[in-house]
Amino acid sequence: MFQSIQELLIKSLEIYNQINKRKGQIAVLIDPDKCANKYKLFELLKRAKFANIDFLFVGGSTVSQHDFTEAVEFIKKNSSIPLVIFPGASHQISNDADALLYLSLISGRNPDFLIGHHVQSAQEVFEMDVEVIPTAYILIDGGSASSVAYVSQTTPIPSDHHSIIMNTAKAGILQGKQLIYLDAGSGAKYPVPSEVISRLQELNQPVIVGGGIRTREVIEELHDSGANVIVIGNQLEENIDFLLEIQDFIKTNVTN
Ligand code: 1GP
Repeated sequence: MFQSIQELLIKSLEIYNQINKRKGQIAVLIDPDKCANKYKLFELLKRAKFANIDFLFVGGSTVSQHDFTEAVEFIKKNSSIPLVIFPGASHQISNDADALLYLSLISGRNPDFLIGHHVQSAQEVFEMDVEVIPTAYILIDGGSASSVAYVSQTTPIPSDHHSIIMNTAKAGILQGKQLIYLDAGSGAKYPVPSEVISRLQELNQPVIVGGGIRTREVIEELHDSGANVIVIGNQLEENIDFLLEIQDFIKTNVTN
């Protein structure tokens, strides 16, 4: 257990440093709601390792505590890729993870997702031995109704309202967030435009982007515009062979 909040926050910056060190890293998002088939999950973990995926993000908007814990345990047992929690609610925390994205949904005005869930889990998080990364979580309109917007009862920011996006990100940084996470929502019709990512570069903070990313071209664009981590969920659930394209992208990106 940590003796002080300083100790908790500076305990380890390993995952944060890893996110910060390079553009165009890839995270595979695993939604524990969709992990009933353990053979399929095992196959995904094996192939993700082979493709040199940088991170596994685990979480979801509607996941139960039981499914979350079971998925984290299974993943930790079967993969050495860093496991980062991308929590949908206060019960999605685990000591087995390597890091916890400590999300504040600052594009919305729902107090539960700004501070409520945090208070509910604060004691437990404080006692855990997991790297905690304060994260400005910003929903961008991806052209379709997303679960996260529905569950959080918040409205995403229109993707062409650049000044609102920039000011929201700036406010997050002023509040001490170390990461900016832009999410168009799982299954989005349109991913976050690369122009938005380019603009955020002036803030000099690592950026994670996810939602509706389905092609290598989009991955390349987001990489070129400066995204540190690009998150892929649905596309791999539907077509695990997409990992081959990702593998090729990683090979080219890391060696160049
Ligand atoms: C993570 O919501 C995304 O930020 C995942 O979206 O499932 O559409 O890849 P997809």
